[in-house]
Amino acid sequence: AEKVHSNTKLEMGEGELDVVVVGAGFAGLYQLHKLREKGFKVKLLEAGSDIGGIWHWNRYPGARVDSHGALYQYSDPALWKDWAFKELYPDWQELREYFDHVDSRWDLRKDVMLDTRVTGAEFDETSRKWTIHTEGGRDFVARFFVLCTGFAAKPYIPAFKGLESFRGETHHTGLWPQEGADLTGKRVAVIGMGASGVQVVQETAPESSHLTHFVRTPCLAIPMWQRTMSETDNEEMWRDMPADMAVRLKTFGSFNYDFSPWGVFDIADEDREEVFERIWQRGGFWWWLNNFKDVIFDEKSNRAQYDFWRKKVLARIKDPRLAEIYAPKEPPHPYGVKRPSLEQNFYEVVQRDNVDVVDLKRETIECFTEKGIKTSEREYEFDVIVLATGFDAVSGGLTSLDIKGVDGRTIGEKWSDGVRTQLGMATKGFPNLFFLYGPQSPSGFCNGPTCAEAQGGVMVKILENLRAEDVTRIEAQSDAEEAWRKFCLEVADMTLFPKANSWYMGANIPGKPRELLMYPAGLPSYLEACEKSIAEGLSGFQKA
Ligand code: N01
Repeated sequence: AEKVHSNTKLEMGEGELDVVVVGAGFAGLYQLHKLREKGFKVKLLEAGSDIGGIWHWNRYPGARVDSHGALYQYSDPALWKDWAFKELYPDWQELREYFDHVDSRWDLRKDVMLDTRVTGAEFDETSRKWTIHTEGGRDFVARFFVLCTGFAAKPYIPAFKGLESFRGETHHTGLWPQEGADLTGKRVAVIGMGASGVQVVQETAPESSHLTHFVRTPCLAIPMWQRTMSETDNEEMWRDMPADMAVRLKTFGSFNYDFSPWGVFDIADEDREEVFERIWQRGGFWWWLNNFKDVIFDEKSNRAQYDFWRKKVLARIKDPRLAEIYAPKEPPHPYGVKRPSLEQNFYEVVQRDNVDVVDLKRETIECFTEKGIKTSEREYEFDVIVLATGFDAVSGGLTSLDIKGVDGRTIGEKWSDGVRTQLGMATKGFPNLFFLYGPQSPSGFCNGPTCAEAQGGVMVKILENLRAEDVTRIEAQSDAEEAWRKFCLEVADMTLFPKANSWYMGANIPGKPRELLMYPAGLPSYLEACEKSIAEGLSGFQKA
């Protein structure tokens, strides 16, 4: 605890800052490190009591990353050369240790103000600076304001009737108590089946006395094939690292593999089965992003992918009722347009004697009660209710802040009928303000640490160019953001993404505009667009 809180007393230094960065996850820490290295005076404000971003907040039972650790780290050799992973897919504890390791090399914490939640900000046209307000009442003034609030900064808690009346404990996965919550021997409800729901159910069912999983839409989960990392595994990782780090900038999802050059029906049936089987055996996102090139565009191809997936899952589920809930005959949506989660033994765990599954398509939640949850069928009693109900994702971390633009409107007000950005990094009316891993950037489609460095590198270059030209005010232009929006939405319409009610589409939040929130054409073309703007002296922006 002492370590965690030691730098809350940090003297942030009087006087002027060049840059205030918000959020101590992969993106924000990279900004702090690089901008400091380039001689900017920069401080980082973080709401949590330690660094780590998503890995600070999401410490629910079973929380672990869905990418191989090898690719889920920074590319600086000073960091990876002496960092070994314990598991192929590290959990939140190991990732926290990784952030300690990063801090031990990059010396970050001295410039991070922990327990400091940013609430709002205004831009002063005379000084051309932002005044940034924090919950404790302390203000910071800086020329540039870089928000690295992440894609999951705003947990979503559905407006269940009677939510407050439940007498037991209620926890959202993204706001899990830092001291942990003991679920051993308890009667536990888990609502939701995204990545968080799958992980909590898997981890908690064996230790709870009873677990009830409330499922509205099944997540079409992929085997993780988790294993511990041997010495040889880590040696291979170090050997492959330089090549893998280079390749990840050249693929759609920024991994060391990409979609195959063939369509599903370009090859003979038996060959197709063999290809499906091969990528299935690799597990994880190989099955998603190393699949045939047309599965996210073409319904028939996508159905072939779903049918293979279903055959594999059905082989593991004996109870026909559970089979129809978790792997229905008709796909709930095209495969992969809602993020598939990785599972270890999920389909076995839900068949345990101490697990019940409530199909919310047949039985609806009416309200929370003192004792538990009342559905259209009956009342269930619980000690703990886990809300694995997701996030107002991608844009929610920005729209929830009271940041006033030059016309007095907030970002949320400006985007009330849809997101508008230049390069997914800035929005008109908010001069000198940038955001990373946000809407209309590769964000949710891009491996986090890769995006932190790739898009983060663009950010650093922009600030260096502005400094070199002595520019003190920069603002996105309307025509550029309308063109960027049009491109993002037109490409999205060529895919099957709009066919699911996913957080990718903003469709998980009542009243949120339905639109693809990510830049949909892959990291390489995104970086090209950014480089083009920089080469043209920051085209799409107005400088003064
Ligand atoms: O959230 P989600 P998440 N009544 O939005 C259900 C990353 N992540 O926290 O689909 C009943 O995916 C909702 O049902 P439906 C990863 O990128 C990664 O799980 O709307 N149910 C859905 O099942 C991921 O994609 C890891 O019908 C309700 C669930 O809640 C993203 O974070 C781990 C409901 C929400 O699923 C978000 O994942 C965790 C209601 N009123 C997270 N409202 C890794 O493995 C919502 N639901 C790295």
